[in-house]
Amino acid sequence: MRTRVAVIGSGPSGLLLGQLLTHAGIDNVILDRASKEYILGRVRAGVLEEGTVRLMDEAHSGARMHAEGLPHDGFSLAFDGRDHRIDLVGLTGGKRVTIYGQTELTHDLMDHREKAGALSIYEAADVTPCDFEGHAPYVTYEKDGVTHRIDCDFIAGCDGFHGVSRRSVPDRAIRTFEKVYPFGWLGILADVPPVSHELIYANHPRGFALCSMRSTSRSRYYIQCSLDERIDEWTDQRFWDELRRRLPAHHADRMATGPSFEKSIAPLRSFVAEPMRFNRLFLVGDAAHIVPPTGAKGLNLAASDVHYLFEALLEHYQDRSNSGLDSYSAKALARVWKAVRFSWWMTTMMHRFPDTSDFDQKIQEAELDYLTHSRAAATALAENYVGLPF
Ligand code: RFL
Ligand code: PHB
Repeated sequence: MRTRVAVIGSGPSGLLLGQLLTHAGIDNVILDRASKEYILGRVRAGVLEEGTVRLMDEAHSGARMHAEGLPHDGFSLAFDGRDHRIDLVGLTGGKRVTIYGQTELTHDLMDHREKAGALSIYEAADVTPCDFEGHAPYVTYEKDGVTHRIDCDFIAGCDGFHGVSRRSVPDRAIRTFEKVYPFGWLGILADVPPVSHELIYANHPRGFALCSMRSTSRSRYYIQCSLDERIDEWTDQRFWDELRRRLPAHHADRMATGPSFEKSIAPLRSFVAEPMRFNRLFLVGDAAHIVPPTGAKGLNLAASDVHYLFEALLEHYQDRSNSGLDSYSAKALARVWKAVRFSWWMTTMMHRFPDTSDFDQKIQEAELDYLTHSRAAATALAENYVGLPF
């Protein structure tokens, strides 16, 4: 088989890139080792920046997101028993975010891809990017006991942090930067109305908590937990009790609770691989970088990578220019590092670290106090939260 762009990974990065390419008439094939059902069963991001919303529209896949997504004009920082609202719209001159689950976004992109008749191969085993350092790259994979080969012009490595693309690059050609945080997030989904119509990020002596949502009747809540925590020791009741303790009383008292239908622990890490291009192989999204979820940036960074790569491929095929391809890595990384910084900063400000000294604690309190009393500081937070332009 031959295609122009072989896309490894059918997460948001691969699907969004595939959809943009298909609409531009650039032939592509998506390969994923998982099944469609497995991918749709993963619960992840919930906050979309305006740039991500715009890209979904460009990919002709935004209709349901506009109908069902919830525009949010601000969020709360809770600490010391109080709430402080960050007025995103007021501080950024009119920018907001949209609450729409990654699961829904993935669903929409898969549906539109199917309708457009573009090829996705799920449950492809041993996917291997080959000869990308030369002029004639190809990808091999196994399906139903048979080895297949797809020849292509370019390979897009959209296969997430644990994917094969980044691992296929020789060690000498890649540099990685990593910070692992000494805690995780225990998250649940429950069909109860959210405690507040906006998100609440809470800093509490017992640890961080986040009140988010998927809709007006479905809540997504997280609490900071230690890394050796066992999920089966967290009954719903224990989770609700712990979450309530970490919120200001006026929220805790009115929080609706009920059975959860998803519960999982995610570790927190910052990770960047440089560069993001290896001749005809391009890394996109989580394959190249990971951020802790505190700033809600992971999915949105994947979208900005896709934007840069799509524009570069368009320029290559329509204008016969490689300048976009040549600048992809530098352009993407400039935005990536700013989001890595923001996610690290917000994580550091909102969590309790096991080794926090009295000095560190006072600095954290001063940071929160500054944010809530300085319009300049709140503006810097808001500008990053709604997403730097791309
Ligand atoms: P994905 O979504 O991981 O998709 C990669 C796809 O590649 C496939 N794959 C392979 N296919 C073929 N061969 C291989 N060897 C393969 N290895 C892997 C996988 O099956 C998968 O389908 O990466 P992508 O597309 O770059 O998208 C990135 C986002 O998923 C990610 O940044 C966000 O979900 C991160 N994230 C969050 N981001 C936010 O913006 N806001 C959030 O609130 C937020 N919460 C989260 C998160 C990530 C989480 N986890 C577990 C990683 C919460 C969690 C729990
Ligand atoms: C979520 O709804 O899953 C969510 C929202 C905001 C974050 C992280 C996760 O910062």
